[in-house]
Amino acid sequence: MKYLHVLIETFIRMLKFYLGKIWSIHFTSLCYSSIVLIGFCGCHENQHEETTDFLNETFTVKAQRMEWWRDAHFGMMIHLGPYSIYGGKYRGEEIRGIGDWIMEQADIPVKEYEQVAKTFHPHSFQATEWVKLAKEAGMKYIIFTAKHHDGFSLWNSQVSQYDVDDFTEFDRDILKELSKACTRFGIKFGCYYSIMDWHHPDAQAPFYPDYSARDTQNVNFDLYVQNYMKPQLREIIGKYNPSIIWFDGEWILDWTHSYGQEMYQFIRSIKPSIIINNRVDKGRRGMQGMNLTDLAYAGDFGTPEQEILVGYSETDWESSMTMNNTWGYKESDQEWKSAQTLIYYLIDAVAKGGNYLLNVGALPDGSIPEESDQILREVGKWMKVNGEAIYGRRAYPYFKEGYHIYFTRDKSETTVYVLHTGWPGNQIELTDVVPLEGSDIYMLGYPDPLSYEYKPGSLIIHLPMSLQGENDRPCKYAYTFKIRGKRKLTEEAYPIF
Ligand code: FHN
Repeated sequence: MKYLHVLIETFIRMLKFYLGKIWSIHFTSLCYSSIVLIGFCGCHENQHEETTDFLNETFTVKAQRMEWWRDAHFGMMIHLGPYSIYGGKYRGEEIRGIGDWIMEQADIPVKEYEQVAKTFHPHSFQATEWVKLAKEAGMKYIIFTAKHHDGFSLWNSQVSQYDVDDFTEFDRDILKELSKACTRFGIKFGCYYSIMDWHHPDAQAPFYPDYSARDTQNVNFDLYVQNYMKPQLREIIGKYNPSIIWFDGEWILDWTHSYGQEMYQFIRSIKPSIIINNRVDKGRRGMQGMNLTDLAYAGDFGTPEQEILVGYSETDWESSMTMNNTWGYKESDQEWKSAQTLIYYLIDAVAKGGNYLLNVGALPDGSIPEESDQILREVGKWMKVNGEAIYGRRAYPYFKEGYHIYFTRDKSETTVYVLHTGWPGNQIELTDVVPLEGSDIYMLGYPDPLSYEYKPGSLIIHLPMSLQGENDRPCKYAYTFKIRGKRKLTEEAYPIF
């Protein structure tokens, strides 16, 4: 760093000298010195790349880096790729399982799948529509499948011809459009990247038809990692500036803890502020998503899938879920979760210190399924009234106070938010909240303070008769009570993972 100061000092002195002789300026030497300065900064940056050990980041540095993500709590995942074209059917037959796995589930040979990939043409993809829907739903970040297990890259990759630009007639850059729309509307942009690759000859393609073989290895796998994965990830970060890299497919035998640590260090050295999930490494306990504790695994947050963590955790985590049962589009899957169900999952996750990542399986033309759109807008209505209890809030150790009652708190621990799923009726009784003496208690969305009685171990909040009619309430499904005060932590706190 001190060399940098010296150089800048010299540069400024030279500049003053040259400016003093403005008409006889040797422009090239000035340019040269600026190139040297920039080069130094650049190489200084490169030196930074090699010297920082991101695997041993301090608690404070990580907290600063993760702050926006911990505050956001709610994101959208988007699955879109050639698998969407099949819609869950192969040669007229309904294929079991999720739509995004059709290449594996239907034993489709690479060459045959390529022919369908050539027809991939999401002409109705409107990045601003996707981002505006995410905003309307109350989501703060988007994770988009840049490369799923089928190995197809949804950007113009210089590393691969098997991408949307070279391999199809579709000549738009989806990642560029989406990252720009996210920037425009203040939504953080993230990329999903599958380690497992059913198309690459040095990855899992040779294992056809059991592409996702968990017990076979490719002797050339390191070539795939060093000469394909890393260059692709470098270009994704360089071209689209994602705030999150969401790895997946790490369960293959070829991928190791050592690769996980190498990849984490590699990604962070390119963009130190980036956030990376725990699927970059090998520590994940399956769908439960949190890391084993036998080693120090890389990755910034745990990734429960299709479930909310059973208990509270001090470790960052995010539960990813589908709105029906499939990640990639599947025509026959019409089992949509209701807005109420999704809101309850969100409340449960945030109360336990987690984030909630809700998936939309895009239609093959790149548009948003009507059902997803409608349900997300209904979730957004609830978020508009109750978002104060979600955004920027933190968890208490999760504990049971009635089946319907969840808690969040502000960072200064002076305000408690009590979220009650379903309408509480005429009153709600809490045993563990101590309101600040003389303070008012409110229900979010209702302007007047509520009457209440408090004695140690019993806070009874009365709900006015005017709210007893379903249509008189500020929202549906769940109701938030804002209390200036604190909670005693009871011994029933669930085990910390
Ligand atoms: O195999 C993938 C699946 O296709 C989907 O992408 C989900 C999303 O989190 N992750 C894996 C299943 O665990």
